[in-house]
Amino acid sequence: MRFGILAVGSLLGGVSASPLGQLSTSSRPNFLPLIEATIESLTISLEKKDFSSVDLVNAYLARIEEVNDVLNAVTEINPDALAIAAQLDAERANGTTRGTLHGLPILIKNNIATFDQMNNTAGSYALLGAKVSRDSTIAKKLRDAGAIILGKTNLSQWANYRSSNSTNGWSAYGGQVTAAYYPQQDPSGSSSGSGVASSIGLAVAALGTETDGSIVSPSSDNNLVGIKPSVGLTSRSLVIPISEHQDTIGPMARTVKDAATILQVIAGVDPHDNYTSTIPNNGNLPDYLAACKFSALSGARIGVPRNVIELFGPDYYVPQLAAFEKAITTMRAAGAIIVDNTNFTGAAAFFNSTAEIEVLNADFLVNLATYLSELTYNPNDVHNLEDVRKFTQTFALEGYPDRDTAVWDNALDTQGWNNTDPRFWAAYQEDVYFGGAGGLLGTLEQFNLDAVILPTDFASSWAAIIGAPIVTVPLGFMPANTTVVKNSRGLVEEGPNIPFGLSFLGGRFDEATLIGLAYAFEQRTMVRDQVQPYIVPNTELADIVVT
Ligand SMILES: *[C@@H]1O[C@H](CO)[C@@H](O)[C@H](O)[C@H]1NC(C)=O
Ligand SMILES: *[C@@H]1O[C@H](CO)[C@@H](O)[C@H](O)[C@H]1NC(C)=O
Ligand SMILES: *[C@@H]1O[C@H](CO)[C@@H](O)[C@H](O)[C@H]1NC(C)=O
Ligand SMILES: *[C@@H]1O[C@H](CO)[C@@H](O)[C@H](O)[C@H]1NC(C)=O
Ligand SMILES: *[C@@H]1O[C@H](CO)[C@@H](O)[C@H](O)[C@H]1NC(C)=O
Ligand SMILES: *[C@@H]1O[C@H](CO)[C@@H](O)[C@H](O)[C@H]1NC(C)=O
Ligand SMILES: *[C@@H]1O[C@H](CO)[C@@H](O)[C@H](O)[C@H]1NC(C)=O
Ligand SMILES: *[C@@H]1O[C@H](CO)[C@@H](O)[C@H](O)[C@H]1NC(C)=O
Ligand SMILES: CC(=O)N[C@H]1CO[C@H](CO)[C@@H](O)[C@@H]1O
Repeated sequence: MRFGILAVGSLLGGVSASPLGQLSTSSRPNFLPLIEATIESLTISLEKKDFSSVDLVNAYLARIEEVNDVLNAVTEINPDALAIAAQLDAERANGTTRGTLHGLPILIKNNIATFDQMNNTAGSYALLGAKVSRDSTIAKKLRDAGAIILGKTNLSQWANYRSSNSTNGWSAYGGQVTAAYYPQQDPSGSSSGSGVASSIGLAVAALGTETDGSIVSPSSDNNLVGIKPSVGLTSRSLVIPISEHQDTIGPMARTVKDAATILQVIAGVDPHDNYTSTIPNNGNLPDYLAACKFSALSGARIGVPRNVIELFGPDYYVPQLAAFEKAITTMRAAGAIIVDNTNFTGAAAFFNSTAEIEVLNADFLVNLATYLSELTYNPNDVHNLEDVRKFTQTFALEGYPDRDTAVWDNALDTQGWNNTDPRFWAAYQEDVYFGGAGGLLGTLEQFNLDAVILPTDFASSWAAIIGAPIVTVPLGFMPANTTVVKNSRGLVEEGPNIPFGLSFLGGRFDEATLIGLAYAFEQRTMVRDQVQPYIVPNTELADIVVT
């Protein structure tokens, strides 16, 4: 079971359209293209005053405007972004920096609340105009580190927890996201806009959320590094929920180092989310950036659960599996000890189990009501899932019944019990078995492994049900002769150049280990650079900076 699977006009880039057209090419500063810019490179340039954060915001806004009509990745722009950038520029000018993201624009998924002019809707009109009393903890941590929250990204509506016949990246409020590697490419989901925006440099990076697959899958399909943190490492306070047992917030970035830097900022204990009290070492975090060592694969014990790969079947996955075998060779050459056939003994039975969906349904009924109770303004008076369903089925722009409410109908009518019911614990214990002795955690322990690897398309559920972390990195692309396959709504599901990723799965709160392994693999392969998107914005900093 999976969630998240669960010719472009130019504003400034064209010669005639460019207000800087009179500049000779030699006088244009030679900055790194924004699709390649990293936190480190941008910070160095900001320090050297090559450009300002205001310039950076202007560049990203122009880039969003260039491509958003086609890709729909960004759903709202923060009207305060330029003023915030100016303030951060002033602070830097007098020697003050707030943290590692000082003056860097970041986009966040449209289910992470901010206490500003932006809406937090999960893509639903039911929550348009609703207000919260403070920033979500994650948004506050970003701002405390100096980040500019540039805007909100579009998503699969309700993080893909509404409909059985919708599409990845569609929400009533934001329309349909498409990805940048093939026209009309399915962007995957549910952090669809975050994946697309980060992939082509509409911001330094983006945040996504995951319940089962919603960070790693769109990271995979958009040629990105995604970190799905352990449940409890990143606070869910004032993030529109699905399930307290599975939800987590994480970075989607173009490099492992950028993702690690952002994870450092957003992780940590939060009194508003008691799951964060399970962070080990009294909440003291490891240094995730320092974990990025070229030598990290040397001596690492890495398991390959072949029976999981077999369960997914070959066909479409032939190119992925070939790339996966090549990755194993790369890791061996880097000194890793590959332990083959570290099978998950409960994998086949888990495929038959309904426990995960029962846990999610039960949590959603309670966790959604809690989120709604925290609103300080609730324009459509929705207080629970019944109210939200009624709104959705009667408000024309919600697209009902063409996009049905089958997931909610199942939770409310068929299942009908929540996480205070004794049946919840039976389902949850089943998940604990399939994630533990019968799955990921048991296998790590039995074979004394540092991590397990899988093609990202096969990876999410094994970690989701037990709150374990995953780091995905680019692994390859579908070959140029791939036959194009579209779904019933015209999105391209299979096609040339569509990226796919490699996942490292580990024990709870073992992000630092996974980041190290992912970095050592990334640096040896640099897969991300092998194929370019079919659509990229033209505007670069050189078009913005007036020298
Ligand atoms: C620098 O500027 C910021 C914002 O303008 C201000 O809060 C801070 O006190 C200033 N710091 C110094 C060292 O002048
Ligand atoms: C939030 O929604 C309100 C109501 O539709 C709208 O007026 C406002 O412009 C939105 N905010 C942003 C930042 O787009
Ligand atoms: C968090 O609080 C809830 C409700 O009080 C409780 O059921 C749960 O066990 C707590 N979780 C942790 C990890 O402390
Ligand atoms: C692991 O799974 C693979 C694929 O199903 C199978 O060929 C192999 O025999 C299994 N190994 C063990 C030790 O169970
Ligand atoms: C899964 O369910 C099918 C159909 O009910 C059954 O034949 C099969 O044995 C089950 N597999 C496992 C591993 O439980
Ligand atoms: C959860 O179920 C219990 C028992 O049926 C009920 O009393 C409670 O109101 C439910 N909570 C929510 C948020 O629906
Ligand atoms: C989606 O399902 C609803 C019924 O729940 C149906 O009316 C609608 O036609 C379906 N749409 C598609 C595109 O399958
Ligand atoms: C694509 O090319 C490869 C060899 O280059 C071949 O093995 C494969 O069958 C081709 N696929 C299609 C769909 O034509
Ligand atoms: C910022 C932005 O461009 N938002 C657009 C996102 O998509 C919706 C629906 O297609 C547009 O109405 C917004 O203007």
